[in-house]
Amino acid sequence: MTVTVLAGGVGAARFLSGLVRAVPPADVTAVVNTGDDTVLHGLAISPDLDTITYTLAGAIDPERGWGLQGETWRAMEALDRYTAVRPDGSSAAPAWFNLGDRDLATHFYRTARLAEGATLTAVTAEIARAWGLGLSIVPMTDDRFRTIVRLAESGHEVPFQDYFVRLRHDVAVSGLRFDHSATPTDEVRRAIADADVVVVAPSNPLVSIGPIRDLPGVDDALAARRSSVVAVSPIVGGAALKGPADRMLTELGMDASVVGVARLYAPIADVLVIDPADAHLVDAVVAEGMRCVVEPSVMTTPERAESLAVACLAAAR
Ligand code: FO1
Repeated sequence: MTVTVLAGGVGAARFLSGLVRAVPPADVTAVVNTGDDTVLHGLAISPDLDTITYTLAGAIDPERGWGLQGETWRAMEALDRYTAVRPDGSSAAPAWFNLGDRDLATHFYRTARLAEGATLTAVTAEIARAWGLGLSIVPMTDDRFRTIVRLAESGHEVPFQDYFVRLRHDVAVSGLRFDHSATPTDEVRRAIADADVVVVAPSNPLVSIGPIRDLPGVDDALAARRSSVVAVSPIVGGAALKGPADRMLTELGMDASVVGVARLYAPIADVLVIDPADAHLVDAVVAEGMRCVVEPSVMTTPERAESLAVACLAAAR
């Protein structure tokens, strides 16, 4: 059975680790959000692609959920010397985004290959091969795509990583915008059209899955095969499993519950998988037009992630 997973960062990475225990990795394709991508120090950084690659390789730092286990930070420490002399208005030597010494090698490689004219799709496959991975990891697009967040207090717009890391997503947002004229790659189009099952991973529906859905043709392609699309709620008991999804939903006027998630996904997915903590909301999910499956969704161990993946595959018609 071939499976395509629409993926953001940590939640999707954990889900994929469970999925590849249940089906051969060669039958799995992860279509990954690149709206979080950024350029710092001149380096092309793709956080969600790297989180998935490192997690599947068993090399992720488990506490942080991003970056490499056993990482050192000598390069970041050495930046201090230059921040002291940086002229006003310069954004050189940004120290708020932590790039580990070994993680830097990935950004060096990606940046150099893109400069040689390789596509992000090709470079991502090379990086996955270097880490010995058997599944296909494909960026949602090879084109530039930036998620922009409007801050409630100032009304200013900032790139996603400024909101997420620099401001520690500790500020209210009043708007979201996707800045792009991107198209999905042929690999993405095929992965969505041809897989036996498509799973929408337990990722932020607004800033992880939202960018993938914003690419022309993606929502229509999902709607056309809706009966075999299964979504997993990233909201459990009214709270996000990780990150600011719950606050973002509320701040942007949506419902931070499985019902709010169902409202977003009903046009593209037949089934919503929710945690037993939300079992009392099954009828409300069904009223939004989705079938509802109750299955433990907090992936504290690889075994739990595998059970969740198996339940998703069983739920697809
Ligand atoms: N997240 C943080 O909270 N602080 C960081 O300094 C940080 C650095 C970082 C470096 C490389 C990378 O691949 C990811 C990194 N992340 C960091 C995570 C990342 O910003 C977010 O997890 C995603 O963009 C949200 O899905």
